[in-house]
Amino acid sequence: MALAEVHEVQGINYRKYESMFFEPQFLRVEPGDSVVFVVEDFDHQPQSVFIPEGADHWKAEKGKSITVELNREGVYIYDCAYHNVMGMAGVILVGRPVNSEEAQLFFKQYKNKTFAMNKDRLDAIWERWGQSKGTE
Ligand SMILES: [Cu+2]
Repeated sequence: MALAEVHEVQGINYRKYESMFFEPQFLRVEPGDSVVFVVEDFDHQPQSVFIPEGADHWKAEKGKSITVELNREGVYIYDCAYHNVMGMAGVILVGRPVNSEEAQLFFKQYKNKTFAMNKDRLDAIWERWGQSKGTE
């Protein structure tokens, strides 16, 4: 059995011409791995907004890092409860994308409703998915 790994996602306040985003915005991990959302200031508040069936939602305290163990396969979408209006969100794929169609449908509605800025920030993730269809 492979050892569970711990991955890191950072909340970035400002870099070059971009502000308020997670890095990496897309992360692929194996079931049982953990993700640490590293948050130092600016009241970032990572929270899940879409998860596979049977998985658990998470929500950090304002301005606090949080570690999440991801045991269910599928696509997870998360954002910063405080800056999601600025498009501060990301996607994690755990194992195989068993719920990717559901996730993409959710994301379309979610971003129209939630993002006021950087509306196309995560679009490349889903485009890449479309291209890799049939090869998985
Ligand atoms: Cu934030």
